[in-house]
Amino acid sequence: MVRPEAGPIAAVGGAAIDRTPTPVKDWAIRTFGEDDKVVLQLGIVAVLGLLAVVLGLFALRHRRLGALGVFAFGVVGAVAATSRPDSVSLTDALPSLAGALAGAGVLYWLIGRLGAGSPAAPAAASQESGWDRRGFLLSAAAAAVASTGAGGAGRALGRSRTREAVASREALVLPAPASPAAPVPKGARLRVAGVSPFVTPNKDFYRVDTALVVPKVDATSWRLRIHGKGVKRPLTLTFQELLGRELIERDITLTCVSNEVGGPYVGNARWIGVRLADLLKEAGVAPPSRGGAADQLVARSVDGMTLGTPVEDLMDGRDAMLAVGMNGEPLPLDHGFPVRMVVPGLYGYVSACKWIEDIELTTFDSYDAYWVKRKWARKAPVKTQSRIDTPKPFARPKAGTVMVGGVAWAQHRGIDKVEIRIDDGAWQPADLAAEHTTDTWRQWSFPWKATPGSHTLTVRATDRTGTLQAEQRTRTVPDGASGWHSVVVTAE
Ligand SMILES: Nc1nc2c(c(=O)[nH]1)N[C@H]1C(S)=C(S)[C@@H](COP(=O)(O)O)O[C@H]1N2
Ligand SMILES: [Mo]
Repeated sequence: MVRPEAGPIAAVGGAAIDRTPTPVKDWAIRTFGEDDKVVLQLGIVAVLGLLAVVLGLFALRHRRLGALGVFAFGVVGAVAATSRPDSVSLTDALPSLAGALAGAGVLYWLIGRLGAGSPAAPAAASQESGWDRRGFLLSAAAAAVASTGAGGAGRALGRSRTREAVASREALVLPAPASPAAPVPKGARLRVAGVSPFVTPNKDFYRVDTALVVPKVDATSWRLRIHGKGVKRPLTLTFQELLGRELIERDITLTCVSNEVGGPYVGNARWIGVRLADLLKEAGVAPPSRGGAADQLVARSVDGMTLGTPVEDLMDGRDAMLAVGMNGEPLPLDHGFPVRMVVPGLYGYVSACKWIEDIELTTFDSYDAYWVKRKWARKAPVKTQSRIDTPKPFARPKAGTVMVGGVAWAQHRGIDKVEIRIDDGAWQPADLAAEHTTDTWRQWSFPWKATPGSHTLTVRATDRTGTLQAEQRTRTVPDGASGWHSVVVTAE
């Protein structure tokens, strides 16, 4: 079966993502945000178009070499497709190779009919072979139509897969959780305009992944395998079997390690799923502290992404889960439908595997997951952080009382204090919203008596272990940015 992900542009793009040095990848995420992949694809198409023109001109003089050049592009696409982490078979080379062969053949034939190769008398030659500008254009158009058709066939395949995934999602009625989430205390939501809502709506929830084409998984044929070191009873579960387990519902704030200080890659959602520790116990897995052989759980997605999580963390009582629901609906496709992991307190890249299909118990010594191979830390608990949501940088509020507000998070430890500093003044305590659970962020606000002029507002939080948010600014690599968030505003 030929997969849409194996198409030349997705393949070259994906391979490019795999090989991009981490700082560049970071920069792309920062600069283009969630449009980073669109930018990459447009870039590939633009480069291909340019090369096609150059090759076409070249082929007018060197027919065979030109055709060979077109074919070479296909080979690049094919190599890219089969080198992706998700490539399981050589059929992934087919879309690129077929396209390249067709392209090379058409170019060779067209140039032949144009009577090139004997550049001495092009006009005469074209007359004799009955070939004219119109014929050439018609043939070129036909070739374009044919290649578009081939591309269309590939996309149709992708569409039918999308339909099955969407249909299985729409048919899904989430069972009621045996253990519902605690009600959110009234005081957890401050009424301050501009502060992030306590629950992030799905449509606004940040998305970070390497998938150029969002995997389309049909829940009715989905399977999850749990196996590996120290697994006494390997498990294979269908989606229905997973739904049949005891479900828990929890509010958990998720954060990306690529989030800069003050950045947007953090969100809070209500997840429904199966407690991972329950499944691990069912499979006979023990944590290292109780003699278990595996200290790392490697989750693998249908697109070949791997994420490694400490087994100890997954079994220490926290609400680590295989989630099937997000904010009252089945997981959206781009947030991992049908099943993903969510682990309170750990950055997404070491815990939150979307489109999960395989869980392997192993050790940190014997296996490095995708991002660890690319210089990120093996273990990455979320750093204590706080963010000013309002006022925005360079805002020009009226002098007088200005409400400053934002969120602070230290998942699984809890936030105890948020402080604000105006310019070089003393730190003053902010008003903290009520705590829901230690796994969720807390809103905060501060009524600032703004005097006219330019001011720097800085925020910092202290978590429940008594640790103050680190002042030292660090990069996101290898284990998350640290530093205090500041905004400069001018009161008028
Ligand atoms: N299959 C897969 N799962 C993945 C990723 C990915 O690239 N592929 N990215 C991870 C990262 S880095 C983060 S921060 C979270 C983001 O989850 P979200 O997109 O639902 O916010 O998913 C994690 N799970
Ligand atoms: Mo992430």
